[in-house]
Amino acid sequence: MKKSIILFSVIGVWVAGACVGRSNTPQQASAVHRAEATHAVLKVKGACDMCKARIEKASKNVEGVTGAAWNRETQTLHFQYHTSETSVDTLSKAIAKTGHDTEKDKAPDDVYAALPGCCRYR
Ligand SMILES: [Cu+2]
Repeated sequence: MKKSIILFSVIGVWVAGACVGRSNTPQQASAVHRAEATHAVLKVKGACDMCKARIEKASKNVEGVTGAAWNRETQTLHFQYHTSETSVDTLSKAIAKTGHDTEKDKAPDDVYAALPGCCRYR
C-alpha cells in the first residue's frame, strides 16, 4: 500500500514537471537542451565571412542543432546537436545544399556556381 502511494507521488511529480517544461519559453527550453547536447566537428570548405554566416545559418536551421561555429583557418565547423533529433549526416547534407563541400558531401555544381565570387573556395 505504502509502495503504491510513493509510486503515485513520483508519477505526480513527473507529470507536473512535464507540464512546467512545456510552459517554458523557447529560450529556456533551448538552454535546457544545450546542456545535454553532443559536440561534434565537421570539415566544411569556405572562403570568407559570408561563407561563415551561410554555413552557421544553415547549421542552426537544422532541427536539433543548438549551436554552430565555423572557423575559416581550420575549415572546420564545431557544433552542438541532439543525437535524438538529428545526425552529422543530416547536418552535412544541409550545409552542402547551400554550396559548401563537407568531408561527407559535395555541394551541387549549380549551387556552387551561384555563390558570390568571394566565396569560391574550389
Ligand atoms: Cu564566402
